[in-house]
Amino acid sequence: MCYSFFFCNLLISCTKNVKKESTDESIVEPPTHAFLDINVYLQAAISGTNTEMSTGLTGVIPTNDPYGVGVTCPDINTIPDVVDWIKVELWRAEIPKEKLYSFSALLLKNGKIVDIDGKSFLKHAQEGNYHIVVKHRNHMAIMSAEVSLKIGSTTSVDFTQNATAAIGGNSPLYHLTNGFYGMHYGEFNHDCDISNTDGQEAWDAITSHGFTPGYFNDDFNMDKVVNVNDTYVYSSNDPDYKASLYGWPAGSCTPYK
Ligand SMILES: [Ca+2]
Ligand SMILES: [Ca+2]
Repeated sequence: MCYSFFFCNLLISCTKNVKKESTDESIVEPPTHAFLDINVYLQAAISGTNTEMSTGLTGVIPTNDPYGVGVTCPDINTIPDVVDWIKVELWRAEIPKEKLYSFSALLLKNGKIVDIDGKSFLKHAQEGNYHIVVKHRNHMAIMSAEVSLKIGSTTSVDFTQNATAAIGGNSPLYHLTNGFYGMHYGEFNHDCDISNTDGQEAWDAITSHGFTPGYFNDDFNMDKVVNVNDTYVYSSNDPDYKASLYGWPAGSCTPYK
């Protein structure tokens, strides 16, 4: 059984003040939420021409979300096809652009971002226009163009199909060998940049982790261990890939802010 606190900052507005007294199932209550159908690939979890991501972290994924949103999912290592925790944010579409809501969710191997039951779309009680931001603990963050959320409707955002699905001027999505697009891996130290510094951090982590399997941010290729393979990942990305090129407010690209 999972417990969601996605809307902790909306607790008052999400709390029903009306109790349904009748058991007549023909009575249909009006919809209360907008739904989000988001698709994204992580570069680290895609191998070659595969179109499904690796689930190599199964067994070591923490039951508490790593982004500090406050979501717990005790079954995360037994829900089928889970790749990892992933963070979704809704940003204000108007100026000043800023983060309004945060969700921690599950990423499935087919690219679907789902609620912590492993199958449902994310839902949100406040309709409006937003940028959809996706963050992962060792990948560069991405932001969609402005989309509209309407109560009772599902909004689809697919970051896998083309390079322009994420806004920004310098390839915010990586063109994968399988022909689709994914988030750039290698952002270990959360400074909104993928550089030699991230590789050095992984080198240092080899010593501290001692090849013990686990759940580590510096396990870039997401195979449970930190070894020499994790120190080279930055080299397959643009070493000058900086979040500032994409108009992110300083520091806001990181998974933990
Ligand atoms: Ca970095
Ligand atoms: Ca690794």
